[in-house]
Order: sequence, then structure tokens, then C-alpha cells
Amino acid sequence: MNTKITEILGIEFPILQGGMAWVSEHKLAAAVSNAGGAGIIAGGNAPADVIRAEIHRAKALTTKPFGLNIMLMSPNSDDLAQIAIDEKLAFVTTGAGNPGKYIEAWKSAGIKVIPVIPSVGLAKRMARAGADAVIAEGGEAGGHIGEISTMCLVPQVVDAIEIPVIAAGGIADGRGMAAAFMLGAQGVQIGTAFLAAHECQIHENYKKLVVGAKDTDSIVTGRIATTHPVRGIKTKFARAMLDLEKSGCTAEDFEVRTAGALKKAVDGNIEEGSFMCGSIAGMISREGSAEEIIREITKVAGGLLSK
Ligand code: TUI
Repeated sequence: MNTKITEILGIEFPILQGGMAWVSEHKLAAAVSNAGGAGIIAGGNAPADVIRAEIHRAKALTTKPFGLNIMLMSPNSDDLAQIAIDEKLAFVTTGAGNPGKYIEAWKSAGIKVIPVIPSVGLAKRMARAGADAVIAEGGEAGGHIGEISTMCLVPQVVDAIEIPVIAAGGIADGRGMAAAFMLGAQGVQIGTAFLAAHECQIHENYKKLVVGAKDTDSIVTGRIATTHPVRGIKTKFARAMLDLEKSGCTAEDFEVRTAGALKKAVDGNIEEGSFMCGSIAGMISREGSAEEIIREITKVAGGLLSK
């Protein structure tokens, strides 16, 4: 399982934990890093001080490398970018935008830079700007997504750039990991499967929705009313939001109705929560520790790849 990604990040298995806003906090990140993967604390929209405290808590739980995910639509991005430097983190992943303006400062500080990209064009720009690797995330992923599927995006990105590619979106077991490697990826990012980790602190209602989901239970909202579509569980609330945008509501209306909905989901609010997760949720059928999840995925992927 040694690849350029394990080498760059100094980890045992080429598995990055998804940077999921409100979900990826210190206990999950430390557990993934302690199990040999790359744990990640997600900044989301949280205030910078809250994230600094999360980083300190993670440092108390692991001596292994872990990273920070910066959601670039957050008003706190500048502060979080600086925190990564102050805290001498091993790596940064970014989402929902172009992190170009931060790359030089991160690289000077010795931080590995790994942007999430939804297209070949952005992958090329990131490679030119000095990124160490990219995460090619397909539309099967949870949360804010691009248009292209993982199966189509990953090989095109692999062909277009020289730096290593990490595949994301729809990968939750060893078969998915092996398939991603066949497409040319040198690592995978896994989010949805870690929602079912014992160390993941989300409300039991959220875990039950993920574990109980079947293949057709995720939908994408925000495609009509906004520029940032989001995939999550098809709850009554999510269907109501889809109806709302189909009825021709303004972007502002939609934002008002969905503001804070991810935090509500993490707190277990079935009526008003946005239970973001990937369309692979249908395959997640039980909870386990982060270590069990990583061991199982790498065992199966390793077996398939060695055949
Ligand atoms: O960022 C994500 N997933 C997320 S962020 C998030 S928080 C949120 N909450 C409510 C509404 C919207 C977001 C929940 N899930 N994944 C990585 C990702 N990045 N997916 C797509 C992109 C992306 C999109 C456009 C990356 C770059 C990009 O660039 C546009 C440009 O500036 O060129």
C-alpha cells in the first residue's frame, strides 16, 4: 500500500478521511490518523478559535500527521489558512473553491497542499500553482459536489497532470479502493463510511439514516436555486427543498431555508437537518471503529490489487 501519497504524507495507508464540516472533529481525525490513515479536521463555517481548539485536542490524542480542510466559501478561510501555518499541520485540503492565493504561504511553511477539484481544468490550475496532489471528487460524493462522476473524472485528471491523484466519491470498501487505483489514483478519500465510525460524534439519528439508507436514498438539492449543489439523504426536508427550488424560489429564499441545516443534522434534527452523505451510503450497513474500517478496506483492496 505504499504510494506517492503515503510517502508525501508520512502515513501507512493511502486513505484520507473526508473533511466534513461539523462532522470531522478531533476524535474522528485522531482515530483515523492513529489507524494509519490521514485524519482531517474540517473548518467548515466554524469560527477560527473553535478550529484551533479542535486542532489542539487532536494533537493530544495522536502524534501521527493529520490535516485541516478549509471550505473556501467560509468567511473564516483566511484565518484558517493562517492557523494551518501557526499549528505546523502536515497538510491542508480545500473544497468549494480555488485555494490559489494561499498555496505559496503553505508551501513556504512546509505544509502539503491537496485541493479537492471537480474538473480537469481546475486540476491543471492547481498543479501549475504548486499543489502536492489533488483530490478528484466525483458527483457520487456527499455534501457540495461537482458534475462529473468519479469513474469519468479520475482517469481524465490522472492523464492531465503529473502530481498524484486521490480519488473521492462513491468509495467505501476495498473494491472501490482497488477500482480507484485501476483508474490511476494513488490514494482515496473516504467520507461517508466514516460517518458510521464509533469515533464519529454525529447524532445517532444521522448514523441511523446512513446505515439504513438504500441505493436510491440520496438526492441532490441546490442544483436549480444555487451554484453549490449538495448531496444528502432524501428526507422529507430534502424533498421539500427540492420542491421549493423547482417552484422557482430565489437563491436567497433557498439559502434562508437551508442555513445551518448541516449543523442541525449533526445534532439529530430530522425535521430541519441536511444529512449530507454520498450515494454509497446504501452500502454502509454497520458501525465500526475507524481502525476496523481502514483495516477491512485495505485488506480487501490489497488482496484484489495483488491478483
Ligand atoms: O467542499 C466539498 N464538500 C462540501 S463543503 C460543504 S459545506 C456547505 N454547506 C452548505 C452549502 C454548501 C457547502 C459540504 N460539503 N467538497 C469538495 C468540493 N469542492 N466539491 C466541489 C468542489 C469545488 C467546486 C468548485 C472545488 C473547486 C471549485 O472551483 C470553482 C472555482 O473557483 O474555479
